[in-house]
Amino acid sequence: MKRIITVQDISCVGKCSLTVALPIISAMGVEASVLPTAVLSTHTAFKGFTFRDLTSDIQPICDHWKAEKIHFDAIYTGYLGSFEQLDLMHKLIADFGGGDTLTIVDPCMADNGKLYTGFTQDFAFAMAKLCGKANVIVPNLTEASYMLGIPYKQSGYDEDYIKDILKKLAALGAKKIVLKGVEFAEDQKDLKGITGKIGIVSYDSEADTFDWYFHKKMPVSFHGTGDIFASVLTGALMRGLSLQKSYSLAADFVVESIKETLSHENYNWYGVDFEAAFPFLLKCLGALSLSKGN
Ligand code: PXL
Repeated sequence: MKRIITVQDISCVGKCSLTVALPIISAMGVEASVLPTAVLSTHTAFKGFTFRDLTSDIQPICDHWKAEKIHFDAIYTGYLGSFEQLDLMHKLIADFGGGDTLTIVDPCMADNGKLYTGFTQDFAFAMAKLCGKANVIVPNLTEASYMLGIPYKQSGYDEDYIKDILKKLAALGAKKIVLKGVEFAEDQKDLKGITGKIGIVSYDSEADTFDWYFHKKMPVSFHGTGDIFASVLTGALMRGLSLQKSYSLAADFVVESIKETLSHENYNWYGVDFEAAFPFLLKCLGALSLSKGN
Protein backbone atom coordinates (compact mmCIF):
# COMPACT_ATOMS: atom_id res chain seq x y z
CA MET A 1 0.00 0.00 0.00
CA LYS A 2 1.26 3.47 -0.87
CA ARG A 3 1.89 5.84 2.01
CA ILE A 4 1.54 9.60 1.81
CA ILE A 5 2.18 12.38 4.28
CA THR A 6 -0.21 15.30 4.28
CA VAL A 7 0.72 18.51 6.06
CA GLN A 8 -2.06 20.94 6.98
CA ASP A 9 -4.09 22.14 9.96
CA ILE A 10 -6.85 20.40 11.86
CA SER A 11 -9.94 22.57 11.89
CA CYS A 12 -11.94 20.57 14.43
CA VAL A 13 -15.26 21.60 12.89
CA GLY A 14 -15.42 22.76 9.31
CA LYS A 15 -14.96 19.87 6.88
CA CYS A 16 -11.64 21.03 5.47
CA SER A 17 -7.91 20.35 5.63
CA LEU A 18 -7.10 17.20 7.66
CA THR A 19 -10.70 16.28 8.46
CA VAL A 20 -11.26 15.73 4.74
CA ALA A 21 -7.79 14.59 3.62
CA LEU A 22 -7.59 11.75 6.12
CA PRO A 23 -10.93 10.05 5.37
CA ILE A 24 -10.73 10.57 1.61
CA ILE A 25 -7.18 9.35 1.10
CA SER A 26 -7.76 6.39 3.43
CA ALA A 27 -10.98 5.43 1.64
CA MET A 28 -9.07 5.42 -1.64
CA GLY A 29 -6.84 2.65 -0.35
CA VAL A 30 -3.80 4.77 0.44
CA GLU A 31 -2.17 5.10 3.86
CA ALA A 32 -2.65 8.68 5.02
CA SER A 33 -0.06 9.84 7.54
CA VAL A 34 -0.58 13.32 8.87
CA LEU A 35 1.48 16.23 10.11
CA PRO A 36 -0.90 18.71 11.76
CA THR A 37 0.40 22.28 11.62
CA ALA A 38 -2.18 23.86 13.93
CA VAL A 39 -5.38 23.04 15.76
CA LEU A 40 -8.30 25.41 15.21
CA SER A 41 -11.74 25.09 16.75
CA THR A 42 -13.17 25.73 13.27
CA HIS A 43 -11.86 26.97 9.93
CA THR A 44 -11.28 30.69 9.57
CA ALA A 45 -14.62 31.52 7.95
CA PHE A 46 -16.23 31.15 11.40
CA LYS A 47 -16.01 34.06 13.81
CA GLY A 48 -14.01 33.72 17.02
CA PHE A 49 -12.10 30.52 16.20
CA THR A 50 -9.37 29.33 18.55
CA PHE A 51 -5.91 28.63 17.17
CA ARG A 52 -3.04 26.60 18.57
CA ASP A 53 0.10 26.77 16.53
CA LEU A 54 2.07 23.50 16.24
CA THR A 55 5.01 24.87 14.25
CA SER A 56 7.54 23.97 16.93
CA ASP A 57 6.49 20.31 16.74
CA ILE A 58 7.09 19.98 13.00
CA GLN A 59 10.87 19.54 12.98
CA PRO A 60 11.05 17.07 15.92
CA ILE A 61 8.33 14.97 14.25
CA CYS A 62 10.27 14.96 10.97
CA ASP A 63 13.51 14.11 12.79
CA HIS A 64 11.83 11.09 14.36
CA TRP A 65 10.58 9.89 10.96
CA LYS A 66 14.07 10.29 9.54
CA ALA A 67 15.51 8.24 12.39
CA GLU A 68 12.86 5.58 11.69
CA LYS A 69 13.72 5.72 7.95
CA ILE A 70 10.08 6.25 7.06
CA HIS A 71 9.45 6.59 3.33
CA PHE A 72 6.55 8.47 1.79
CA ASP A 73 5.30 7.84 -1.73
CA ALA A 74 3.88 11.34 -1.79
CA ILE A 75 4.04 14.56 0.16
CA TYR A 76 0.87 16.62 -0.01
CA THR A 77 0.92 20.05 1.59
CA GLY A 78 -2.25 22.11 2.06
CA TYR A 79 -3.15 25.11 4.22
CA LEU A 80 0.00 26.52 5.85
CA GLY A 81 -0.23 29.44 8.21
CA SER A 82 3.15 31.20 8.36
CA PHE A 83 6.43 31.91 6.59
CA GLU A 84 8.14 29.65 9.12
CA GLN A 85 5.85 26.77 8.14
CA LEU A 86 6.69 27.37 4.48
CA ASP A 87 10.42 27.20 5.35
CA LEU A 88 9.82 23.95 7.21
CA MET A 89 8.07 22.52 4.13
CA HIS A 90 11.16 23.29 2.01
CA LYS A 91 13.14 21.23 4.48
CA LEU A 92 10.56 18.44 4.60
CA ILE A 93 10.59 18.20 0.80
CA ALA A 94 14.41 18.18 0.79
CA ASP A 95 14.44 15.40 3.41
CA PHE A 96 11.59 13.20 2.21
CA GLY A 97 10.96 14.25 -1.40
CA GLY A 98 12.80 13.47 -4.62
CA GLY A 99 13.34 10.04 -6.14
CA ASP A 100 10.05 8.21 -6.50
CA THR A 101 8.27 10.48 -3.99
CA LEU A 102 5.73 12.77 -5.61
CA THR A 103 5.37 16.24 -4.11
CA ILE A 104 1.96 17.87 -4.46
CA VAL A 105 1.53 21.43 -3.22
CA ASP A 106 -1.91 22.97 -2.86
CA PRO A 107 -1.20 26.69 -2.33
CA CYS A 108 -4.34 26.96 -0.28
CA MET A 109 -4.73 30.65 0.66
CA ALA A 110 -7.32 32.37 -1.53
CA ASP A 111 -10.48 32.06 -3.61
CA ASN A 112 -12.93 34.20 -5.56
CA GLY A 113 -10.37 36.97 -6.00
CA LYS A 114 -9.56 37.28 -2.28
CA LEU A 115 -6.93 36.01 0.14
CA TYR A 116 -8.28 34.08 3.12
CA THR A 117 -8.11 35.77 6.53
CA GLY A 118 -4.53 36.30 7.67
CA PHE A 119 -2.71 35.98 4.33
CA THR A 120 -0.77 38.68 2.46
CA GLN A 121 0.71 39.27 -0.99
CA ASP A 122 4.19 38.54 0.42
CA PHE A 123 2.94 35.20 1.71
CA ALA A 124 1.65 34.41 -1.79
CA PHE A 125 5.11 35.09 -3.23
CA ALA A 126 6.67 32.84 -0.59
CA MET A 127 4.08 30.15 -1.38
CA ALA A 128 5.08 30.50 -5.06
CA LYS A 129 8.63 29.51 -4.03
CA LEU A 130 7.30 26.40 -2.31
CA CYS A 131 5.31 25.56 -5.44
CA GLY A 132 8.62 25.67 -7.31
CA LYS A 133 9.71 22.61 -5.31
CA ALA A 134 6.66 20.52 -6.22
CA ASN A 135 6.04 17.98 -8.96
CA VAL A 136 2.37 18.93 -9.11
CA ILE A 137 0.66 22.12 -7.97
CA VAL A 138 -3.09 22.73 -7.80
CA PRO A 139 -3.82 26.46 -7.51
CA ASN A 140 -7.14 28.03 -8.33
CA LEU A 141 -7.10 31.09 -10.56
CA THR A 142 -7.10 33.46 -7.57
CA GLU A 143 -4.09 31.76 -5.98
CA ALA A 144 -2.30 31.63 -9.34
CA SER A 145 -2.85 35.36 -9.82
CA TYR A 146 -1.55 36.21 -6.36
CA MET A 147 1.49 33.98 -6.77
CA LEU A 148 2.34 35.64 -10.09
CA GLY A 149 1.55 39.12 -8.74
CA ILE A 150 -1.01 39.85 -11.47
CA PRO A 151 -4.60 41.12 -11.06
CA TYR A 152 -7.26 38.43 -10.75
CA LYS A 153 -9.64 38.30 -13.70
CA GLN A 154 -12.94 36.72 -12.85
CA SER A 155 -14.05 36.50 -16.48
CA GLY A 156 -13.42 37.89 -19.93
CA TYR A 157 -10.20 36.01 -20.62
CA ASP A 158 -9.37 33.56 -23.38
CA GLU A 159 -7.41 30.37 -23.83
CA ASP A 160 -4.14 32.23 -24.50
CA TYR A 161 -4.48 34.07 -21.18
CA ILE A 162 -4.82 30.77 -19.31
CA LYS A 163 -1.97 29.14 -21.22
CA ASP A 164 0.25 32.10 -20.40
CA ILE A 165 -0.58 31.79 -16.68
CA LEU A 166 0.16 28.05 -16.78
CA LYS A 167 3.54 28.63 -18.42
CA LYS A 168 4.42 31.33 -15.90
CA LEU A 169 3.46 29.00 -13.04
CA ALA A 170 5.61 26.25 -14.57
CA ALA A 171 8.49 28.74 -14.71
CA LEU A 172 8.34 28.80 -10.88
CA GLY A 173 9.69 25.24 -11.05
CA ALA A 174 6.81 22.76 -10.78
CA LYS A 175 6.56 20.33 -13.67
CA LYS A 176 2.80 19.82 -13.71
CA ILE A 177 0.30 22.58 -13.11
CA VAL A 178 -3.37 21.88 -12.45
CA LEU A 179 -5.21 25.20 -12.65
CA LYS A 180 -8.73 25.17 -11.16
CA GLY A 181 -11.67 27.51 -11.54
CA VAL A 182 -11.26 28.33 -15.23
CA GLU A 183 -14.40 29.65 -16.95
CA PHE A 184 -14.37 30.68 -20.60
CA ALA A 185 -17.07 33.03 -21.80
CA GLU A 186 -18.26 30.73 -24.62
CA ASP A 187 -19.12 28.06 -22.09
CA GLN A 188 -21.41 30.40 -20.25
CA LYS A 189 -23.64 31.28 -23.22
CA ASP A 190 -26.16 28.51 -22.93
CA LEU A 191 -26.60 28.90 -19.20
CA LYS A 192 -29.93 28.85 -17.59
CA GLY A 193 -28.83 31.28 -14.94
CA ILE A 194 -26.46 29.16 -12.93
CA THR A 195 -25.39 26.18 -14.93
CA GLY A 196 -22.26 27.39 -16.68
CA LYS A 197 -19.17 25.35 -17.18
CA ILE A 198 -16.13 25.59 -15.02
CA GLY A 199 -13.08 23.47 -15.03
CA ILE A 200 -9.46 22.69 -14.94
CA VAL A 201 -6.69 23.31 -17.44
CA SER A 202 -3.40 21.55 -16.83
CA TYR A 203 0.08 21.97 -18.24
CA ASP A 204 2.89 19.46 -18.36
CA SER A 205 6.00 21.56 -18.81
CA GLU A 206 8.26 18.64 -19.74
CA ALA A 207 6.00 17.39 -22.53
CA ASP A 208 4.84 20.98 -23.27
CA THR A 209 1.23 19.78 -23.46
CA PHE A 210 -2.05 21.16 -22.17
CA ASP A 211 -5.07 19.15 -21.06
CA TRP A 212 -8.41 20.06 -19.51
CA TYR A 213 -11.65 18.93 -17.93
CA PHE A 214 -14.80 21.04 -17.76
CA HIS A 215 -17.97 20.27 -15.86
CA LYS A 216 -21.19 21.93 -14.81
CA LYS A 217 -20.80 24.85 -12.44
CA MET A 218 -22.64 24.41 -9.17
CA PRO A 219 -24.81 27.25 -7.88
CA VAL A 220 -23.11 27.53 -4.48
CA SER A 221 -19.46 27.37 -3.53
CA PHE A 222 -18.26 25.94 -0.23
CA HIS A 223 -15.21 26.00 1.97
CA GLY A 224 -13.07 22.88 1.89
CA THR A 225 -13.80 21.82 -1.68
CA GLY A 226 -10.22 22.68 -2.70
CA ASP A 227 -8.95 20.36 0.02
CA ILE A 228 -11.32 17.62 -1.13
CA PHE A 229 -10.08 18.11 -4.70
CA ALA A 230 -6.40 17.89 -3.72
CA SER A 231 -7.05 14.85 -1.51
CA VAL A 232 -8.79 12.90 -4.29
CA LEU A 233 -6.08 13.93 -6.74
CA THR A 234 -3.39 12.66 -4.36
CA GLY A 235 -5.23 9.40 -3.74
CA ALA A 236 -5.89 8.80 -7.43
CA LEU A 237 -2.27 9.51 -8.42
CA MET A 238 -1.15 7.06 -5.76
CA ARG A 239 -3.57 4.49 -7.18
CA GLY A 240 -1.76 4.84 -10.51
CA LEU A 241 -4.21 6.99 -12.45
CA SER A 242 -2.95 9.58 -14.93
CA LEU A 243 -2.94 13.22 -13.90
CA GLN A 244 -5.89 14.02 -16.19
CA LYS A 245 -8.00 11.12 -14.90
CA SER A 246 -7.06 12.00 -11.32
CA TYR A 247 -8.19 15.61 -11.53
CA SER A 248 -11.33 14.73 -13.51
CA LEU A 249 -12.27 12.30 -10.75
CA ALA A 250 -11.48 14.94 -8.13
CA ALA A 251 -13.72 17.48 -9.86
CA ASP A 252 -16.56 14.98 -10.28
CA PHE A 253 -16.35 14.05 -6.60
CA VAL A 254 -16.52 17.70 -5.55
CA VAL A 255 -19.60 18.21 -7.74
CA GLU A 256 -21.22 15.07 -6.32
CA SER A 257 -20.44 16.22 -2.76
CA ILE A 258 -22.04 19.61 -3.42
CA LYS A 259 -25.12 17.88 -4.87
CA GLU A 260 -25.40 15.75 -1.73
CA THR A 261 -25.12 18.87 0.42
CA LEU A 262 -27.74 20.81 -1.49
CA SER A 263 -30.15 17.89 -1.37
CA HIS A 264 -30.85 18.87 2.25
CA GLU A 265 -33.01 21.91 2.81
CA ASN A 266 -31.06 23.18 5.81
CA TYR A 267 -27.62 22.29 4.55
CA ASN A 268 -24.36 23.08 6.29
CA TRP A 269 -22.97 26.42 5.13
CA TYR A 270 -19.43 25.61 6.25
CA GLY A 271 -18.54 22.50 4.28
CA VAL A 272 -19.89 19.82 1.94
CA ASP A 273 -21.34 16.38 2.64
CA PHE A 274 -18.51 14.51 0.92
CA GLU A 275 -19.18 11.57 3.23
CA ALA A 276 -22.39 10.80 1.36
CA ALA A 277 -20.53 10.76 -1.98
CA PHE A 278 -18.03 8.03 -1.01
CA PRO A 279 -19.94 5.27 -2.87
CA PHE A 280 -19.67 7.41 -6.02
CA LEU A 281 -15.94 7.97 -5.50
CA LEU A 282 -15.14 4.32 -4.93
CA LYS A 283 -17.26 3.17 -7.87
CA CYS A 284 -15.49 5.64 -10.20
CA LEU A 285 -12.07 4.76 -8.80
CA GLY A 286 -12.75 1.07 -9.36
CA ALA A 287 -13.92 1.63 -12.93
CA LEU A 288 -11.00 3.93 -13.77
CA SER A 289 -8.46 1.56 -12.25
CA LEU A 290 -9.81 -1.28 -14.39
CA SER A 291 -9.90 0.68 -17.64
CA LYS A 292 -6.87 0.40 -19.89
CA GLY A 293 -4.11 2.98 -20.00
CA ASN A 294 -4.99 4.55 -16.63
O1 PXL B 1 -10.13 24.85 3.17
C1 PXL B 1 -9.05 25.60 3.32
C2 PXL B 1 -8.79 25.97 4.75
C3 PXL B 1 -8.03 25.12 5.53
N1 PXL B 1 -7.76 25.40 6.81
C4 PXL B 1 -8.24 26.52 7.38
C5 PXL B 1 -9.03 27.39 6.65
C6 PXL B 1 -9.30 27.12 5.29
C7 PXL B 1 -10.09 28.04 4.51
O2 PXL B 1 -10.47 29.08 4.92
O3 PXL B 1 -9.51 28.47 7.24
C8 PXL B 1 -7.92 26.81 8.81
